[in-house]
Amino acid sequence: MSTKAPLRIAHASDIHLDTDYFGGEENLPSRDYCRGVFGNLLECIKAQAPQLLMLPGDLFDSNRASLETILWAMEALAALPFTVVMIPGNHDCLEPRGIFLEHDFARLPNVDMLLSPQGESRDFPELQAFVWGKGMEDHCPEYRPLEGLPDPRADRWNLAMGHGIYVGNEGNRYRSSPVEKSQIANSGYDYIALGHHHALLNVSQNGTAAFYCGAPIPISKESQGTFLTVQLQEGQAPDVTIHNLD
Ligand SMILES: [Mn+2]
Repeated sequence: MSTKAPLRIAHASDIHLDTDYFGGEENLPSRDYCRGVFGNLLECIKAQAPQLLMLPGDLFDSNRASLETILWAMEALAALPFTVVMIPGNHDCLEPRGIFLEHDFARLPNVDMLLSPQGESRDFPELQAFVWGKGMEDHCPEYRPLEGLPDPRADRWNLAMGHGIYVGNEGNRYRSSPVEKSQIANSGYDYIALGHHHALLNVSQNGTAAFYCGAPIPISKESQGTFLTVQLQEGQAPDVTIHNLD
């Protein structure tokens, strides 16, 4: 029986940098609003002192985000005092000339991108964490974000990321990027960080904590932007905390 040190994770998603920004002076307030939201989000996450940030997709609103914003985002991520793991979403997917194909975010010392469309994993021995994720080429029914998840490792915190729609048990083949209940229930993983749905949603199954964390820009005037922290401690259920953004 191995013993693992506790692990503190933050989970944020669906930032959508450069929403409504198509260049031009008149659109700079839109660009700066998104940057402000992301900057505030990162400050709030830093205040929670996580060891790892999971960011499962849609950092950018489209693959036409401006070069300045892409470089700005790389600088913001590189300045964080913890490890960041990311996958693309449907808005910043791996289409030809997609942002993550053109710009190597993994060259940032603290950032790792999981880009393989077949899924790939990264081992972080210093965190005793094993992280799996998949790159999306196309948001379609054939793309299944959690398909091919490898078996969990006994000596690691087993973490996964996915960007898509939770379809429960319906086996709903016409939905794009479906995430199925059984894939979570049968995973044996500790935590699955999901993105795409812009509101908080708990889809935990069978001892695996799985959440959509919501987005930093709220979906309505009545709601707040959110992110999550997850405290993993051996012998205890994952402790998930919701954080509201101002
Ligand atoms: Mn999305």
